[in-house]
Amino acid sequence: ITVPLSVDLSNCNREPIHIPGFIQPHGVLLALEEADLTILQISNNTFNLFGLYPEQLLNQNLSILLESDQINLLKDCLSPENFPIVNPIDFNIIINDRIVNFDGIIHRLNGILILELEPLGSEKNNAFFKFYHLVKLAMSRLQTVSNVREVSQILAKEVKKITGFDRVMVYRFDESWNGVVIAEEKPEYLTSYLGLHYPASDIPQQARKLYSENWLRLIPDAKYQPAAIVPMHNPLTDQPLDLSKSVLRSVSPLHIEYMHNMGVAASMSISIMKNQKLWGLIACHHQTPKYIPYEVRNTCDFLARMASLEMSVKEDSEDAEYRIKLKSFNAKLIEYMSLENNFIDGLINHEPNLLNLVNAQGATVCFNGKYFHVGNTPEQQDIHNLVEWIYQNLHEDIFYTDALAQVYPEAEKLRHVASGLMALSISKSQKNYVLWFRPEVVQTVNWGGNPNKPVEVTANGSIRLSPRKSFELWKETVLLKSLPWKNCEVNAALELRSAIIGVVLKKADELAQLNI
Ligand code: BLA
Repeated sequence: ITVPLSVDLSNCNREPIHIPGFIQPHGVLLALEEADLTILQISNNTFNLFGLYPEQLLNQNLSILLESDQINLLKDCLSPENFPIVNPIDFNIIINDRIVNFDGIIHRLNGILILELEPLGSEKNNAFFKFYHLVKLAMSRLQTVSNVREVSQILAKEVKKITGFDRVMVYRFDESWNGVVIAEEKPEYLTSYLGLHYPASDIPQQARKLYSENWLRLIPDAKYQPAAIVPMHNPLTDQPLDLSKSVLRSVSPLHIEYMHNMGVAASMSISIMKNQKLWGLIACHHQTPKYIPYEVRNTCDFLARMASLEMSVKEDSEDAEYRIKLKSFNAKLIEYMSLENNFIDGLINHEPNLLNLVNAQGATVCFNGKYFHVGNTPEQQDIHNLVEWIYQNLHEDIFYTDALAQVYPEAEKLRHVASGLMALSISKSQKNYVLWFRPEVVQTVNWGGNPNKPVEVTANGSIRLSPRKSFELWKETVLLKSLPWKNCEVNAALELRSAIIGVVLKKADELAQLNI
């Protein structure tokens, strides 16, 4: 495989992985003229699988390879009502007087028919009923659980059971496309990746786009020799063949290197979708090469689709629960404020307190020139300076940022406590504020930085970027940033503002009455 010499994170995004011009050699790819089944392009590994060279097959009719009953079988599959659901087609090809079974997997591409043939060895499965049974069991288990984590755990367990992969994980993306392993099934002797976070660049943008169109990919042997598609350009379109929907598409060499660095010999991943958007992946690893027949992959795909639905429902209700929880925190804080002589004690000295209300690590109430703290907050002088800056620059009731140092450079030295800030104004003229702080995200999560030593030096001594090295580069892009504030957290703060003002006014009123 040729790897471009200078690789950085930006050209990672640009590698056109849908048109690699190569396939993985555990099957053969044919591009056919749909009308007459002429072979227009073919992968150059045919000799290994059929005992025929590509030159013997190119521009010939498919009947050179398949008996007429098999051709008819294929033609039957092409009718509109059959087309989307035929895969895999059961082919028997006679090679050197031996019958070899193949799974035929077809799809259309602008009038070209792509046929991929995967030989079935001993795996040839009487599978349908077995897998129907497994899926039924898995589905009934999925329906008994109540939250996203439990759905993920069961999904990982069932996919491991069906496929036999060493390690099966559920990987979930965040708003910035970084991801975290939220469920994992693995044997004891493997180190755990559970809870580890990985940067967005590990699964670059064009790969995520592809994965939201084609939901399953298999790499049975990361040490494979790619097989070229010949001729490179399709004679009808004069373009390289778009392999977005192909099951044999050759994988980006950068990702192959990543797999080597992780000590993974085979992998499979399945997309988990929510509202037509990529939500996460089921990621499977094996330490030795491992082929999974199409029928089994299909079973996993089906299970992932079902689990996606369960997951969406559970996630939506978890969000709703979080909002309800914040509302109940607000109610408690109001109660505590009215119980205490000084309302600030009500915000700080009980459970839940100010921190819980917006999920912050530190909070300060600035009231009539005094500061009251809970959790991890900056030093007195730093808060004083920050309050001055807020007073000068902010004119709304609320201000929030997950990158304070970008607007207030002095915050750079406060990164460990205050990379993120939410400031709620109680009364501007008095410089009365509630401030909430969040630390730098790099410190709040476990980044899966270096699971195995990165390989940075190539055989000829030149240094190039390995996937793990990208972690260091990527870290630069999230320096001085906290986790983002959620809308419901901002709203919870705004609701608290009205409550505080209500309490303060009431107390002032009571005082005024006492003074009469
Ligand atoms: C693809 N990267 C992938 C895939 C996964 C990951 C799951 C899908 C392919 C597969 O199924 O194996 C990443 N795998 C992970 C992560 C974990 C895991 C995060 O097990 C965590 C436990 N990758 C890099 C960098 C580049 C890069 C720096 O780290 C680019 C320079 C590229 N990753 C990259 C590309 C693909 C990819 C291009 C697409 C591969 C393809 O489908 O051709």
